[in-house]
Amino acid sequence: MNDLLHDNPENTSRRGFLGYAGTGAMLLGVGGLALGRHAAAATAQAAASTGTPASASGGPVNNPLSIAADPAKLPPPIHRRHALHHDITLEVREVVARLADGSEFSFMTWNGQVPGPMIRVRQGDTVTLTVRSLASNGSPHNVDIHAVFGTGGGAMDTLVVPGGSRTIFFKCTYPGAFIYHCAMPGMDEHISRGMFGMILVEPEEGLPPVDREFYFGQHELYTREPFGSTGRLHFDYATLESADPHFVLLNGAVGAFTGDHAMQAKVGETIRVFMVCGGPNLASSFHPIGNVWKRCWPEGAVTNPPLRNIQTMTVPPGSCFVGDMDLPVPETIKLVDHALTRVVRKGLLAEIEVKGPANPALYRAIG
Ligand SMILES: [Cu+2]
Repeated sequence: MNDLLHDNPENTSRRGFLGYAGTGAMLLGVGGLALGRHAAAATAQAAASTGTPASASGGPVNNPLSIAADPAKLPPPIHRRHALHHDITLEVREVVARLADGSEFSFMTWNGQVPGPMIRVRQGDTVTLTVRSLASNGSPHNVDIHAVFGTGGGAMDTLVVPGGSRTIFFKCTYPGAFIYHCAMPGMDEHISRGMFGMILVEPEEGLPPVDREFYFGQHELYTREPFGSTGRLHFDYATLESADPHFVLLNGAVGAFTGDHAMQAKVGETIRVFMVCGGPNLASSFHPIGNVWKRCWPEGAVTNPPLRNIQTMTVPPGSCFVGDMDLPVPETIKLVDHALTRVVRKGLLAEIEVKGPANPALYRAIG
């Protein structure tokens, strides 16, 4: 089960335990399906009834629960040359987790992480997918998988209520990197709260080999409180309607993979970045500062000839990106959305620290 997902069991159990505590106040209940400010009012009312502040942020909180998916934990490349059948489970978990130092937010997640686990299969493989929802959740959910032929990409047949479970079968007939996401009537909110991930359908011949791979998801988070606020932050429908979020993030948290937590690589390696843009509204201008996409596949269309030496690649909401970098010099590569206000003022950043011998013929400082 779930051999393709590479869910971290340690984190999962920790998330699973801590994630349930205190979530009741933040769950949307039936009101969560209603769009617009009525749902906001319902949320505020539910919060008030349980004694949770509905609007004031309060003082800093230190929530130990993280939903930020480790970018280095993804299923390995596929080398087999025959089809397989996979049993995969995606579990919906609504959890209150860390957003930034001092703040937390009530996320909706696949398997407790943002982005949801990367599913990796081969063209021609078949999948039995079970979508189940924790009994402690507050909203119905479903999944639309862009790699699937069928009404709603499976959404109609995977609609689950809290405590429920639904199962579909599908065959992966076309290759590429595709998004999966919740597709309920309030899907913009659910995706913003974290319900998106990637399914990679490798072509029959596989992908060109690289030394390391990383998996990121970009999305925006619409809060009532501005960036930098502390305490429990609250979802806000006004900023959602104007598509003007206070947070734009990689892997669901402010700068989660920077500094001491940067990804690691070595001089001389070639690395691959998989990126899924959940949106729900903003396209990414995805750029590696200090490097270049040596070859990349826009829209995750990995059977097309790659583009070469691209500085910044548009990744629209509901799409994916696959890009390779060479690492000829030691450096810290910053992965950014080159709409740079999102980096400077809205929280989006991840770093890859490349260690190894200097290459002064390619780069050096002079006085
Ligand atoms: Cu949902």
